[in-house]
Amino acid sequence: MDFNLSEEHIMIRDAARDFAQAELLSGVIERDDQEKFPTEQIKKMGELGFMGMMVDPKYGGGGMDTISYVLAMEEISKIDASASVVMSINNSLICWGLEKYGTEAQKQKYLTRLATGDSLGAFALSEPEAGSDATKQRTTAVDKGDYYLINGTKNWISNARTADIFIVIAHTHPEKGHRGINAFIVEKGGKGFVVGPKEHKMGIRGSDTHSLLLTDVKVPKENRIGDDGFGFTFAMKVLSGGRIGIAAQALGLASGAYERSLQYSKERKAFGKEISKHQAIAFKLADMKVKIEAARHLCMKAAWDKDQHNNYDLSSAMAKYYAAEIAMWVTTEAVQIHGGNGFVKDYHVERMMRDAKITQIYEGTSEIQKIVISRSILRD
Ligand code: COS
Repeated sequence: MDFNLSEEHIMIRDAARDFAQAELLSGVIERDDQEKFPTEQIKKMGELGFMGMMVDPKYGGGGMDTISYVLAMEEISKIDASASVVMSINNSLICWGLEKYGTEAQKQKYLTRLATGDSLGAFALSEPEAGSDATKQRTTAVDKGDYYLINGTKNWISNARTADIFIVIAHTHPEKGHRGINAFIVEKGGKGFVVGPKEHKMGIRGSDTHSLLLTDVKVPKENRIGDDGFGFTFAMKVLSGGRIGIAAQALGLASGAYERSLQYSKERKAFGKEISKHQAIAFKLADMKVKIEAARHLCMKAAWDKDQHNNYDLSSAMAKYYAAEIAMWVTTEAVQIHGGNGFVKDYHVERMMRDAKITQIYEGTSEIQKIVISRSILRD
């Protein structure tokens, strides 16, 4: 067992750190305030290879492992979690799903654009009445011979306004339950494809989240992913990988807030000394450090499991559950350490606290992760 990062891993981590400092930090408060999507920054992330990190270079990707992806996600998330969610969805839910389960034609047509960042992907699973209970899809995809007709509404779709390629989950055979669900590659702009109004969110306000209204959207048969009825398994599989990305996002929010708190506590004075010299603050920093390190190990273990082709459903659920919980705790304590300054925008930690909340909700709530974890340990 080797806990050291390779030289290549360190290079990738440092490149992500430098990029985040140079390109994401300066406008992050303004983008959050104005709910402004980081368009230019995401374009640069594509040019630097952050949008298709794990994709085989023959499709335009970086050919990197999942450990590299976790390292980069942590660094980007320390500075701007709105940018990192865009990165996470494109890498884990879209590129990985297409590379693993798509046909060669689908990879040539879509993956090559997505891996380079020339196109952006969005994953449309959630519905007004199907969030945690993902099998209850009301969106339908009716088989019309050489195409499907898709009808329905999707909710809380990240990247919905900026993405041009969507993976849409819909029911083709409702009588078969989850075994009748399919996943489709849908290009934006076709007849009947309407992006709903923007959601005004508590956190990750720089990312764009919208509903989708699909009315008789015609999708060619060759755009179905996998065999007829494979859609629910597909969604579960990509979400297992997605949870590693969101765990790393939560980790980055926690470690970013911790680094700011450490720095602040060495500078800010109260009762005649730096606040870090008061045990009340020093103990908070100690607790932060331990929880972050534990979350990092869980993230790395899940990434390693994926790279070793082990089953990573359990390790990704544990990483996501724990990292999200400690991200909420650490960022809240970071605000507390910053006192009055923590409550205003200039010091970043209030945004990080708001951003951390979503990591306990999307790509499976903390409660869903506990279902996955408990079912797994009770089955063994
Ligand atoms: N990989 C492959 N298949 C999986 C799987 C996984 N990780 N998890 C479940 N499945 C399969 C099961 O094997 C089962 O298939 P069969 O009946 O053919 O064996 C099928 O999916 C249904 O599984 P299950 O009966 O466990 O479904 P439940 O309705 O009890 O729900 C959970 C399972 C809760 C794990 C699932 O609904 C879930 O992850 N929900 C959260 C969805 C989510 O993350 N939403 C956020 C949207 S993205 S922001």
